[in-house]
Amino acid sequence: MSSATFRVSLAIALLVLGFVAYAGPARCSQNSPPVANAGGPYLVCDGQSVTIDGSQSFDPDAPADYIVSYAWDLNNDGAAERMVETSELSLSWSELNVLVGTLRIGLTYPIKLRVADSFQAWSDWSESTLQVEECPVSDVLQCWGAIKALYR
Ligand SMILES: [Ca+2]
Ligand SMILES: [Ca+2]
Repeated sequence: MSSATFRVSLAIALLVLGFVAYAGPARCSQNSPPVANAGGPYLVCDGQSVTIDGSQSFDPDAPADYIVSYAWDLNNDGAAERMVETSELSLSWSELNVLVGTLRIGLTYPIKLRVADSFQAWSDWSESTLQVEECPVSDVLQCWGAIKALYR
């Protein structure tokens, strides 16, 4: 091998090494968007509150990256009514009636979630449902009724 050939070979080897050193870690540090999971399906009793739970959402880069925002679309218009940092969101009956629309017993409403990671990369929407039911009379009230009946 001539001296010139050796130098060219060495230069090529250094170039390849340099590229691997540069591109390897760069590829590893590319961010992947998180994946939303809206949980549910949810059931809310007439007049009661409900907690919706996006804790099954995840970021593929975990533990290096994590979800920082949970955006809930509650009226199916593609825009979030509630943006929170926690995976769970509790909504009262009156809040639901403002955000979702006037709730009717027996109907089912779409609930959607998307999440963002610490690089502000957003997931696709994940869909779930909220069903409105008439609340059963609670056990305590039923017992109280039975006790009153005994002493009547
Ligand atoms: Ca990520
Ligand atoms: Ca909305």
